[in-house]
Formats: sequence, C-alpha cells, structure tokens
Amino acid sequence: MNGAESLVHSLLKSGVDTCFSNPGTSEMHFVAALDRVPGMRCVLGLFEGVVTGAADGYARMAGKPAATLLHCGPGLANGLSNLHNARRAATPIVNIVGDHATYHRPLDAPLTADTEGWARGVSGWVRTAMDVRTVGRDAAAAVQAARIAPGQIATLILPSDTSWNEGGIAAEALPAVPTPMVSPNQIEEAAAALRRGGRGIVLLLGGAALHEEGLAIAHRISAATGCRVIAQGSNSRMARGQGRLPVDRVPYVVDAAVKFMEGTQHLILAGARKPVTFFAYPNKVQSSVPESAEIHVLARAEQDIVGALARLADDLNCPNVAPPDNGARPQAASGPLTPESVAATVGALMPEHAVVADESVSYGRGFFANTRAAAPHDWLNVTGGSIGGGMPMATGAAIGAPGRRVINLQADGSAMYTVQALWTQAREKLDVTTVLLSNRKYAILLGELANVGANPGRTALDMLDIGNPDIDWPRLAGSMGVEAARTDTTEGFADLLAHSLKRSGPFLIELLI
Ligand SMILES: Cc1ncc(C[n+]2csc(CCOP(=O)(O)OP(=O)(O)O)c2C)c(N)n1
Repeated sequence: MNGAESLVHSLLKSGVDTCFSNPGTSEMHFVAALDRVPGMRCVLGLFEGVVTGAADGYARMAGKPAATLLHCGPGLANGLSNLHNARRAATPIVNIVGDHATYHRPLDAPLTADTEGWARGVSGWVRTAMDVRTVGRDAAAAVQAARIAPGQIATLILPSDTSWNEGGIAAEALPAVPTPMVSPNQIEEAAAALRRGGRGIVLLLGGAALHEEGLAIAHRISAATGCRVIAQGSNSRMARGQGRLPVDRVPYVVDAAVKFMEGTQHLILAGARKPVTFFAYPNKVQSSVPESAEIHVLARAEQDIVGALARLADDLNCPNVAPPDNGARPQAASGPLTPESVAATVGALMPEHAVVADESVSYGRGFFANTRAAAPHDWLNVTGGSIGGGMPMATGAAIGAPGRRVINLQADGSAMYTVQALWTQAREKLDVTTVLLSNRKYAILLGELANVGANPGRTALDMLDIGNPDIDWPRLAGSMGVEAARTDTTEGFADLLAHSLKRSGPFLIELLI
C-alpha cells in the first residue's frame, strides 16, 4: 500500500467518504488511489473556492466532515476565502493540500509557497505528513481534530513522496474528543437572569442551539420566563418553518441592529458571541448591545450548548409546551416584485425539509420574516462576510443532504465569484434551484457609500455597477449544463420556481429585480 492509498483507507475508516477536489501533479497518487480504494465519493470543483465552499455546505448538512483535495499553496490560497467562511461557521473540514516532495522543497520550484503559513490562518490544526508510514495516522488525527466541538478546519499537507512511497498503513478511527460541559456557575448565572422575567432578558443563540433540539428547549425557556430569543446575524444552520420557534437575527445595518437590541437588560449567550457591527463607521456604535446590558455566558461555542440549554430549562423547571404556532403558510404572491413577494412565494412553494442556502445580500433582508411559517426547512448563511460562498455551499449541501431540495437565494455579484459551482451541480445532477437575484449592481455597497458619508461621482458609481455588459445568466448557466430561465414578474417567478421543484437536477431562475 502506498501513502495515498493508506490515506484514503484511513479517511474511510474515520467516516469521511466524500472528497471535494481540484487536483494537480502533486496529488496524482491520491487521484490514482481513489480508483483502487472504493468507497470515496469524489466531486470535482473547477475552482478551489468551489471545493472549499462545497465542503462547508456538505458538513453543515451531513453533520460530519468532507475532505478536500487542493493543489499546493496556490490552490489552497484560491480556496482560503471559503475556508474563512467555514471557520466562522465552525464547520469541520479535513483540508488536504498536496505539496512538493519533501526533498524538492529546498529547490524553490515555481509552486513552492508557505503552505503551512497560509493554512494556519484558517485552520485549528495543521500538520505536514513527513513519512509514508504515518500518513494514515495523520489522516485519522485530522478527522479527530476537525470534529472537535464545535468543528474546525484540520489541514493535512501531503508532500508527494509521502503519497507515492510504499509502506502506507491504514489507521483506525481515533475516538471523538468529548465536548466540555458548561460549569454549574454558568447555568446558575443564566437562570438568575431569566428568573427576573420579561423581554429585557434576551437569549442569544448560535451554533448547535439553532438546530431543532436547541430551538425546542429555547422555546420552553421563553414560554416559561417570557424572555426574548434571538440569533446571531449569520448562522451555520438554523431549523425554521412550521413547528420551529421563529427566531430573528441581529440585523446587518447598524441603526436597525441598535433598534433590534433596544431594551436588552441581560444578554445570555448560548454558543454565540456578543454582537458587534460588521464594520466601524464614523460616529456609529461598534456593538448594538446597550452599554448598560449585563452579559452572561451560558455556553461558549466549544462547550455543550444544547446540553447547557437543557440543564438551564431543568433548573428553571420549564414545563413542556406545544410547538410554536407560526401562523398559516405563506401564499404564493402576485403583483409587484418585492423582497416580500419573493420570500412569500419561496415560503409557499418550498417543499418539506428544503435547505435554503442564503447569499441574497441586500435584497434578502426581508426574506427571513416572510418564510417563518413555511414548511420545515434549514437555513444556511454565508458566515464570514466573504462573498462567493453561496453557490458552493448550495452545491455541498445538496450532496450532504440527499433527497432534500436546496434553494439557493443568490445575489448576482456574489455569484460571479464562484459561478463554476453550477458546472459541478450539473455534473453531479444535484437538486439545486438557484434564485439568481439580478440587480446588476453591488447594491449593498451603494448603501455603504452613503453610510461613510461619501458623495459618489461617476467613477465611484462605476465600481458598484455590474451591468454594462449585462451578464446573460440563462446562457451562462446553460453553457455549464444548468437549465435556466429569466423572469421579471412575481407570477413568472412562482411558475418557474414550481417548475424547478418538480424536476430533478439543477435549475437557475434569473430574477430581474
Ligand atoms: C471576498 C469579498 N470580496 C469583496 C467583498 C466586498 N463586497 C461586499 S458586498 C459586495 C457586493 C455584493 O453584490 P451582490 O452580491 O450583487 O449583492 P447586492 O449588494 O447587489 O445585494 C462586495 C463586493 C466581500 N464582502 N468579500
């Protein structure tokens, strides 16, 4: 067995059976090993940002890491932006980067780079495999590291000689590292705040607290104490729709966020951090939380958040309650095309257990409220503010959640960063409906120009205009094998969305907004 084969065997033994890949020469032995070792699903991405973003979306839905396969430092560098988003989502990823043979590195050949250094900024764990006999163990250690709560990126750098040398040994899976429980003090402090009662006591959820079980407990706590339950601005995965506690997110726009947090006396953090604004602006606050509010940490991200919520509910003697009633399902809208009518239509037509991959940027700000009574679904945000995450995330989510329709609410400017994801969707025949929000602008930045007090001229405005030439989305998608159509009406959108949900495979709707 060579090193590459031992690596694939070891990944499989540790439960990693999906590999998003964009290989090069130094990874050829790994690629060849994939033929000889059955069981690994390999998915090609035509740009590393697609590979890393898909690994992020996959793990969010599958609840376990995928592997990536990237080519040397520069391949890793191309994928860093979506690894940054994945790090912010605390997504487990086994990030494998092929590199020069150990003895070739000193020659400083063209692709030589500071691969370890570039990896370190996004990874919780970095190791370079130096010996064929230990590659298998390195792989098992990488999977173990990736899965440490709440999840992290474990980068394994694989020099090509450790891959091609004979003498590889497949390693068994290593035991999961237990997730630390929160201390009794943390529970008591949060309980004391909640016993005060009322809407000034705010429970801010993040991470696993937003999955179905955590939300159900938060619902019990809120029913018993009257506290408000909210979520961070961007979240890895949130259970939503009928029967799930509707939880609003801290808004992006500073003034709206300040208004949202108004009246907070005690802020209890459950797997979340104290909200800060995305950016600093002249003469604006940096956190929307009132300065007078007291902050209590119920659970840090790396602690057992759902366990902490359950212990808190017990401590407060919260009785079981009926699931929340989120009202009637939204109706497919007609009339003017607005964010609200688009959201209502998505909410009306979305099938049970759909997955929404949200990179809707400015147009999507009204989507959340208008989908709270839709069929049960999961909602994924791009978490690190680095645009170009949406399409890859949708692609990976479709692979991580087979049988569930993915609806990618996708702003056009962000889409152009990683548009090659459509090709992967077509090749893998993934059930992804892309709702491409085509305003032909960087609309959010027009707002930001105003926020910093600029008075833009032609040159500044040109930097925020992505029309001229207009991107022809149906032709672009079609060229990559994804069927697509364009509409500019609410009714046309409802028809196309319904059509896309009935068929299998990917479909793109260019919605002129
Ligand atoms: C990697 C990266 N590059 C650049 C930016 C800056 N940026 C933020 S939003 C944005 C434009 C988004 O445009 P679009 O996706 O069309 O959404 P819209 O603003 O029109 O709603 C840009 C360039 C960023 N956040 N991340």
